[in-house]
Amino acid sequence: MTVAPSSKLFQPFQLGALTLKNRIAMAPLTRNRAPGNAANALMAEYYRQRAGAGLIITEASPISQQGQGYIDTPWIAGAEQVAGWRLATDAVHEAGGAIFIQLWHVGRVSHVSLQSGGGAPVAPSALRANTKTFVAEGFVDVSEPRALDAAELPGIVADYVKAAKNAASAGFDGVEIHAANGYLLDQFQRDSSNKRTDAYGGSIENRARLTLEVVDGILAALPPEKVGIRFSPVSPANDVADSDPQALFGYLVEQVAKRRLAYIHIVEGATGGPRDIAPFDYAALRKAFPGAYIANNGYDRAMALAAVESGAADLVAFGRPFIANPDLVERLRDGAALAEVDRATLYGGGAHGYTDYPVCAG
Ligand code: 8OZ
Repeated sequence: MTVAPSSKLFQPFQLGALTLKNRIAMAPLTRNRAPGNAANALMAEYYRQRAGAGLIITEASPISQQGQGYIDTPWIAGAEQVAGWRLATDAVHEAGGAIFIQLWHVGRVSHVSLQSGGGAPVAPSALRANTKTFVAEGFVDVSEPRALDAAELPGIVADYVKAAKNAASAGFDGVEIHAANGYLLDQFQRDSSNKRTDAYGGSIENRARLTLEVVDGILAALPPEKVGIRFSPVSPANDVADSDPQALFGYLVEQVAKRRLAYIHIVEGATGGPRDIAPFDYAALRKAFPGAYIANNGYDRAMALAAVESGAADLVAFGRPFIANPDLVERLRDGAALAEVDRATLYGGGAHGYTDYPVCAG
């Protein structure tokens, strides 16, 4: 067993003005514990328990009703939702942690039962994704989307900007733009889901346009050191693919580098699945970006120690291990055994399988 406490993974990291106490991030994890779509005291307790992370990135938070694709997810669109999230930011800060909120628009990964007036979800092109979501009745196929008119896009950008301002009011240390996993921005980015012939489709520059408009809109409201972005260059999550991911994400990272964002958060491989699903040069993204690189997907203790020690990553984000191990940082430091996650309580429900995972006895 490597003696871990002295290793770089457990040393502080400077992220803009924030001093993170270690280089372990809690990855965004959808948990569906927000009936009524506002965060609540139970969620605040869940995040408080995990404040040992150097950085918590919240579960994805819809910026609007149109941006919601799953039941009981906590929005960041209005005042009641700001008040709900404030419980979580206060709890995490009292426990000495740092917390960013992940801003989410699902695009076509939604269902008519979640949309205003039972309308169709929106997408770059009217192509239904071969994927499922969960609604009041349980898991269902996503609905047929309608293609967005270009005239609607400024309204979506405005919703992101409003959400970022709301996040600041709620006490978040920053925001992460969710441009991964086959949701709206990724649907625009990748050429399997974007068949547009206007300024938002075709070339890489055009397909990246909406993401960069969202980045620029948010940068008018927040300093770049409070803004990160997540990409999943080769992940097939939610039925997206691209003919040249290296060029596409190389361009996107070059552009966010120019804008001096705080970090890029990269899902390496298939989200929650194999890391080696397709060849991709992640080191090229890291090299092109002057801010922090957060690596994610399937890391274990040894991989995380090595990635941070070698400089391949600044931080490593753990997802499922953080669900079952609220004291994950201590367990990794001590080389303690990790508890396994209970899949039955991942999405929806109450405290069971959420805030009742014990800390390590040792
Ligand atoms: C799992 C279930 C529902 C949503 C993602 C926000 O993949 C998600 C998500 C994951 O980014």
